[in-house]
Amino acid sequence: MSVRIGVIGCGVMGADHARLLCGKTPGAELVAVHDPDPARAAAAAAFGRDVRSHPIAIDLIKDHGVDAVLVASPDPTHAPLTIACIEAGKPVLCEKPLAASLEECREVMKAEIAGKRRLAQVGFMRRFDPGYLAMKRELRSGRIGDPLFFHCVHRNAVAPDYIDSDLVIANSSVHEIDIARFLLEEEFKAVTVVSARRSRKAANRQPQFLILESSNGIVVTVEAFLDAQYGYDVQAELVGEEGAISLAPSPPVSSRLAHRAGFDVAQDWRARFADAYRDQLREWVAAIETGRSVGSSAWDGYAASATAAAALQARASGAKTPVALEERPAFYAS
Ligand code: ISE
Repeated sequence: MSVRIGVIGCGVMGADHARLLCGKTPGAELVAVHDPDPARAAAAAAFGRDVRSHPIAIDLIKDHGVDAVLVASPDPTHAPLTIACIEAGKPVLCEKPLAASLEECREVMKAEIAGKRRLAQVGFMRRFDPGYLAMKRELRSGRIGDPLFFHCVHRNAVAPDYIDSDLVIANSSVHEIDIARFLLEEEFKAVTVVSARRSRKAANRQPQFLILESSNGIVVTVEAFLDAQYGYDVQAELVGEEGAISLAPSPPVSSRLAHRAGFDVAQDWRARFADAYRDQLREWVAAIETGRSVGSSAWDGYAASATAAAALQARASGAKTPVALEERPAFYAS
């Protein structure tokens, strides 16, 4: 029997998840959608067959014909909807961030611990990207020795006006924070942030440069520049005691044309991380079928947000700032 899924929020990401659930995700069936805009709900529903459209999000969660829920609605709704799913005993894949505040992250963890089941996954899709996974395997093989540096570049072609300098960190660099925690299997103890001068292409934000120090002294650098114009470009290099590994440019082919050799750069993250988004859904559904959990947990969502919060303080003060992480509950031990 397939896992019957409801999608809450049918904007750019929700609609893309709905599309992937219909045809690209074995074992999944899109059965319900919710969006306050009926046209957007109808467009997402059209990817499937006989998909119900619920005008109220909570009704989708309570729908007895829905086994699991994907939350892709606006950020402030993430925590309350995730908690409602947990209380209904339904697995939930929530787009990042897990919550709008650290307090709400804690409430999500509290709800899961009370229900004694790991039901929430945070949509940090890079954990399913073949490039980062190969990097993790290489690191584990021991061939490059112990890691010393992880250098990251996160450039978007363009970004909406509401993204200010803080959101460059909280909305974008948070991906590097999560993937660095995943690769290095360490938390961060301190962060320093330097803002570059404003690009003339973006009046309302500055590019940000983060220096994160892990509990064991590994240094992670992140350039976050959301107005790079030329495309969506994510780079990463892990430097160890005996060698280094980098993400290869993402297209599987390069070209030699008109006296130039090169490769195409994706327009946005959906194209760049297409494999990751597809595999994230496949593994989520496979894990539901077998009662496991995969991907970023609610703890990971909290740890990423707490680290990003320290980075925001570091940006405001200009000083190196400690990352204040609570003790990891035993429930999230592995
Ligand atoms: C966006 O919100 C995302 O989640 C993308 O994955 C990220 O790469 C991008 O920079 C963000 O703006």
